[in-house]
Amino acid sequence: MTDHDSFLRQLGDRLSTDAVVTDPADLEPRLVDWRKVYRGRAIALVRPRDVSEVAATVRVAAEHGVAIVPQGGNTGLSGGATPLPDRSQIVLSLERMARIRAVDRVGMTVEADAGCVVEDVKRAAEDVGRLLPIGFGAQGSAHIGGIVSTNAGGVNALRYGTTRQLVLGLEAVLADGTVLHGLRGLRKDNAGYDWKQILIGSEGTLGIVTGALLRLVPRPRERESAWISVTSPTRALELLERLLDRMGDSIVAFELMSHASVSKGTHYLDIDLPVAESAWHVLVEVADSAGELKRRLEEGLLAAAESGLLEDAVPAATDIQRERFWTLREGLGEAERHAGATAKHDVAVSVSDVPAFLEEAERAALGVGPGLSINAYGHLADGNVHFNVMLGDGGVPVEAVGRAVHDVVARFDGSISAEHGIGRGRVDELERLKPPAELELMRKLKHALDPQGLLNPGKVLASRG
Ligand code: FAD
Ligand code: S2G
Ligand code: ZN
Repeated sequence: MTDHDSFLRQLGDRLSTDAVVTDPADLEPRLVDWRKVYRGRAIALVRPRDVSEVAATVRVAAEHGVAIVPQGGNTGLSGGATPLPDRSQIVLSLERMARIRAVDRVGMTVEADAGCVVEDVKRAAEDVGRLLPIGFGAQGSAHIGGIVSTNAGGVNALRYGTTRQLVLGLEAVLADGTVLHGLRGLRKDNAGYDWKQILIGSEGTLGIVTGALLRLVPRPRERESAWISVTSPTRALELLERLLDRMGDSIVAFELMSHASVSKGTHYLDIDLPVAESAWHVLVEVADSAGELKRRLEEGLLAAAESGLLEDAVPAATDIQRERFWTLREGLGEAERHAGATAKHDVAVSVSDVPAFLEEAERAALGVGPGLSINAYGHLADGNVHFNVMLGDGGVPVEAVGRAVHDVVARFDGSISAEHGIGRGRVDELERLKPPAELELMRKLKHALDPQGLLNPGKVLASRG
């Protein structure tokens, strides 16, 4: 065990005042995840003011063998930002590093501290007629450092990619305190290994992100959404195909939702269902600056209806109605949480396999034991389904459901984490299902960058020792 007092004293001497927080009441909310599933302990919450203080913190922690759990908005859904219950560690929050450093209108980039809230950066881009094209239900709390470290996906990935495709440069601190200044605003740079790609999506286990240079796009002049009812995921895919033929890159979101998930949403959020009851629902959003967008969307939906691809379609008549559609879609996770305990699976298969996967996964999951029901929704055009299983009161263990669902994912050669990361909750399943050669490479990278195993131990990979 380390002598925490000397560690805290040394840390306090090196950092700005009130950077080190030890009051249990202040610590408490940082020791539990958003869903209140994971809990842990920490010696302190450390809130550095700038990158040199992050580097100093890392060096002092390394001297004392104290592990570091980086934390952004603490909205992660895999327990990655929650410390372990049995390890001496600090929670390192980037919240005091929240400056939007520069927005380059013509170069279409924004440089931001890791502790900036995503929505604030989106707003700064929109203020100059540009768009940071990432959208998801927690964007009002999640940080830039968090979306980089989890490679967040969200609802616009089909058009703009995940966070990985938006990162042009990073500033980061490694486990030995080295600061990497990689915020060059270059669109092309093949001078050596692209180290930022290793940090993106590494969930705080390979380095600490302190700043990011992100790609912006021109802000589309028009944006339209429609809520659609379809009879099956197969029909939803056919509708996606038809709309892609007609509207191509103008499609910026195409979400699939089961009726079970939508009915929990309309109940919990007290929002009327936009269409008649239906087995499956789609929320599509289109955006571009080519003019007549509403007419083009409605023509596309009419043609699809005439081909029998959809049951009903309600284009949003106003921005308020469009926002209400999105409130319903992005509230499905919260509604589910209030409906009871769930086994959550954030999986990806190839897009055309989604209907077959849903059928097979439902069979496999419901076969595990009594009282289970399926609550599925997600980003259909990415092949990413949040295949969540309500546990009911049958007493079926979450792990048993997880193994059954992930075995089906493996049969479809899919991924057991499409966007939420491995965190703490999927470490065992990654060990079970990731090809050994890839796991071995991951361990080599981890050892090379964090030989003492002090960066977010127990996350992504099982900690050694
Ligand atoms: P945290 O939860 O604080 O941390 C997440 C991980 O990143 C942890 O492992 C942490 O250690 C690490 N980390 C955080 N900051 C740093 C840093 N500066 N340097 C190094 N490591 C760091 N995610 C999606 O991808 N798509 C969605 O559609 C989506 N929808 C969501 C909807 C809701 C309602 C909620 C609650 C969450 C949703 N999420 C979604 C999950 C979550 O918002 C994302 O994973 C987000 O990227 C987490 O950002 P954060 O700042 O909250 O990170
Ligand atoms: C989504 C997050 C919500 C959840 O809604 O797309 O990524 O709880 C999810 O699954
Ligand atoms: Zn999602």
